[in-house]
Amino acid sequence: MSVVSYELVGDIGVIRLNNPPVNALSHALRIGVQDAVSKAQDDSSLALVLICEGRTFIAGADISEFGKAPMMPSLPELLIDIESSKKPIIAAIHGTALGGGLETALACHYRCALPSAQVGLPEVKLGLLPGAGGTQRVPRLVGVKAALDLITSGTPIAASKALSIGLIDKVVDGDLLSGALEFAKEVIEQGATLKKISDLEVEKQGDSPEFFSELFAEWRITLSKRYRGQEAPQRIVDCIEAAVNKPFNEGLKIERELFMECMQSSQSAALRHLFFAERMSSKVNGLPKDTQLKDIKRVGIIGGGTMGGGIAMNFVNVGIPVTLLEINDEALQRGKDIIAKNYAITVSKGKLSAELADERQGMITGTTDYNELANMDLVIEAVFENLDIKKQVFKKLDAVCKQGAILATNTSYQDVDLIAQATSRPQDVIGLHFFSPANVMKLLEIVRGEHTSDQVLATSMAVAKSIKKVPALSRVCYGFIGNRMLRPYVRESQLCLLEGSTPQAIDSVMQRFGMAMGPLAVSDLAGIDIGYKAREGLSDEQKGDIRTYCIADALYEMGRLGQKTGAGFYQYDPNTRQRIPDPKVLEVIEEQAEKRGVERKDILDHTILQRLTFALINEGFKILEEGIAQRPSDIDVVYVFGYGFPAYRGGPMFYADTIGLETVYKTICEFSKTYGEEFWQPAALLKQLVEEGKTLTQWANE
Ligand code: T1G
Repeated sequence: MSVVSYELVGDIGVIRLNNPPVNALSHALRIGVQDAVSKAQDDSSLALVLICEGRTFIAGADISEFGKAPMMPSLPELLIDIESSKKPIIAAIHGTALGGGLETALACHYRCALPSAQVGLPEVKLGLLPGAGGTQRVPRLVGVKAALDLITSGTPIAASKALSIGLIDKVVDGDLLSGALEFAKEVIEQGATLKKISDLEVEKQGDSPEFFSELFAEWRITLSKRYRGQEAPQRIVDCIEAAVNKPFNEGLKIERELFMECMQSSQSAALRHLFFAERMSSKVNGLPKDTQLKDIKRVGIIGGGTMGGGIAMNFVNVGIPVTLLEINDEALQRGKDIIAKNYAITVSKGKLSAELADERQGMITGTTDYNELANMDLVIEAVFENLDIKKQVFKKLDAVCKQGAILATNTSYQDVDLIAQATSRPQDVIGLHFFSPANVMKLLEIVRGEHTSDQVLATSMAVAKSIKKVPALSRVCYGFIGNRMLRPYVRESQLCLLEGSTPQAIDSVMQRFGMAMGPLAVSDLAGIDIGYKAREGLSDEQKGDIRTYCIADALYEMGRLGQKTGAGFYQYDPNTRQRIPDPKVLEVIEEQAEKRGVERKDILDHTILQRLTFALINEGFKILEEGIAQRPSDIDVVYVFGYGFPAYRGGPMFYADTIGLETVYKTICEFSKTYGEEFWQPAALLKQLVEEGKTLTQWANE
């Protein structure tokens, strides 16, 4: 089936694109459009309409072609053919015209769109910049500020907004093709003018010549904060600056050079990897394609604490009513107050109307009676992180819930199989591990128990997508994927403290690496009591090497639990909550080091970085070996969407490939000699891939 067809409708030529699923600008599509435009130059048509079949106008260049040998015509070459057409070409837009799709529409002479259409340039999210004239045409059409907003945010805008800023010429109601043909006739009647954006000048705003240089300087500072450590946003400003100061073709050349620079960067490779990883993570290896999904219309949540309240919001936000169960009315009210507070914050930020916030809260019914859960399609338990309490809850659910209801636990550590055994229906039990704050964090770890049915698993994946979460499948182990990998990462941060570093030194190393927060700041945010309580009741052997938690325990016993008590590994300003290094903490560290016979000495930043990141990576390899995670990219999804790992490094496993598995392996072998084999045993899979000379990506694609 041809991806491009052409036909004459009266005296208008219609070029139809049909390249499912999103009409990405594949090589075949580019050739097809080029042929159609060339053919139309010599026929009886007076104007042309470019329109797409399927769910959307062109959604961009074909990302799967990136990194491969370029195939002509390149997109910029095709767009020059379009713009050079002797006959006006009208782009007819529906769905989302994104990236190269919008750039194609901008090379056309006119643009019309359905009211529901959106247009945008999301390249920055892939570590790129619009590489087919977008940075040169948009400023000429809508001005520099609107161009900076659109291109550096990467966020699509609605057709109405695009019309108001001049990015499109007309919004057409009803049938798109009919509307576009009507518009083409108007264009012909008005003389079929070839409106080429490349002929326009960028509107000079402001009166002083340094107006733009000051504007660009401000934007560079803003973007360096918003996209900490990322190159592409800065290159976008360079391109728009070229659009202001240089003729179109010179600006185009600069754009092309900087685009290729971004395309070849490891940051873009990482972000493109994550684009596909995020879509792959909802696919379950070996799950029959025709697995029937359960209908999830009513959700019950047990526990109205921070987690339960946040989880409830995810469902009412997409119109699924929730029954929230607590042990008594006071607890229930507290739960509702948490939800109300969360919504009030969103409303105060202008991200949601007060009416909609009220409407959503109105979809939450409170109860203290388990029988109210009898007709729920899905029940999610979010009670205290204690196995016995969870087992009691599931025993009650087993007694009251209808047959076929999915019974999910939000546990972050407990054994889902042991919880399932508390019921007569282990096939209906699954782990849905949300991350705090549950109404914000995108990651949802889905934990498959030994007996979890395909149907329950497939439905859980679909539920994750419907509540706009990024799912990652895990088998049962202590901590599943994310928290299991967090243990050696935290272990190394504690050992580095004891052996000579400080909270601020370790945290700044990890923040410079790109982590949203360093491990000690995270510990203060979550609460030092979490770890302390998790260790309570464990034997010394189960607790592990005391050096890895003695400092935290000493701080806990001093009542320093972190942000919640105003002090933990840091002191916190009571008004601004700003983190302040605290000499008292250094005293605690030195005291513990002396007690443990550890002689403290400086640790290089590079060593801190390798110890923490390689501990993470090595555990990731073990998780893959054991079949806990399906694929390396799922682990990347967990760490980027759940733990603040820098997206422009692709996640811990992609990062391992970037720096080279041999480097990782050899360094871990060194660490094993320096710090002992107890903590530093290279994973067998890591050793195997180094011996075979394979990358993790190659192994995953075998
Ligand atoms: N290239 C290749 N495949 C793509 C694709 C693309 N641009 N966009 C989506 N897909 C695949 C995706 O992998 C999935 O495949 C299927 O389509 C459905 O996607 C020169 C250089 C359009 C809003 O960044 O934002 O143009 O898993 O699950 O939720 O300046 O896809 O089914 O096998 O996301 O309905 C710029 C990226 C490229 C847009 C639809 N464009 N795509 O969302 O479906 S760079 C983008 C999206 C560029 C130029 C530059 C979304 C969507 P599979 P989906 P969706």
